[in-house]
Amino acid sequence: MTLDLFADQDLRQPERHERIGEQSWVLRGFALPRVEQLLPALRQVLRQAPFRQMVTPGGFTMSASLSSCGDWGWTTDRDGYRYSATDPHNGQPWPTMPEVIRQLAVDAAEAAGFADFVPDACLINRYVPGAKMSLHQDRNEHDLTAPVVSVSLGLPAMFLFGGHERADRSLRIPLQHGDVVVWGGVDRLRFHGILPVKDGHHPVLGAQRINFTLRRAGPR
Ligand code: MD3
Ligand code: FE
Repeated sequence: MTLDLFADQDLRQPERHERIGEQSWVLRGFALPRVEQLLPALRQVLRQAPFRQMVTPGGFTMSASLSSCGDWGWTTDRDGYRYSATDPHNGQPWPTMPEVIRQLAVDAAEAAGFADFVPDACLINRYVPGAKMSLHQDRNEHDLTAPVVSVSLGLPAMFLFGGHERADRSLRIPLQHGDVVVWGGVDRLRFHGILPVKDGHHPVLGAQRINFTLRRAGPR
């Protein structure tokens, strides 16, 4: 038998937690071990609250399609952006947040240094090739001290991570299937967006990217 002094090192993953800001982290592949549980949970939510394209207050139709689950869902129309306790399509409460989704977010937040994250809203975005999200801030949440956790599935995308002013230059961070990103604290109000998703085919999700973000939208 040969003695391999490096056997332990060979089994180690490279460093998979990347710091992208003072209080922001990309956890590479963090969702991969749970994808088989996440997909049926998402499908169940989308049966009750299908993806829809929303219109911004300025009258533009968003290229990404949206849905939500949890106590609060994010919506936009000609009157403005807001969280609503009911789905405007049917007047019913949003679907319950599946436990596998909630637990993934709590674990990711903790891995990034945010203990006691209690998410009450999950926004689900669907990008087909060409869809994008322009640079914006997320500031409709009641408590801006809670972090945001984002989970990327399907086609890759280029995430833009800007500063506190719209004109600040942005970092470009590629996000892959299974990556989880956590933002909070001093980075919570940084501008961010998604470049148009490139055409392609993902073995699990086909020609789309699905991103879901967990937030604390309401008061505690
Ligand atoms: C950074 N979604 O839904 S991940 C959004 O991939 C949104 O679908 C993108 O921006 C997507 O609002 C980007 C999410 C994200 C969400 C909130 C943030 C990044 C953030 C808040 C502060 C800083
Ligand atoms: Fe956002």
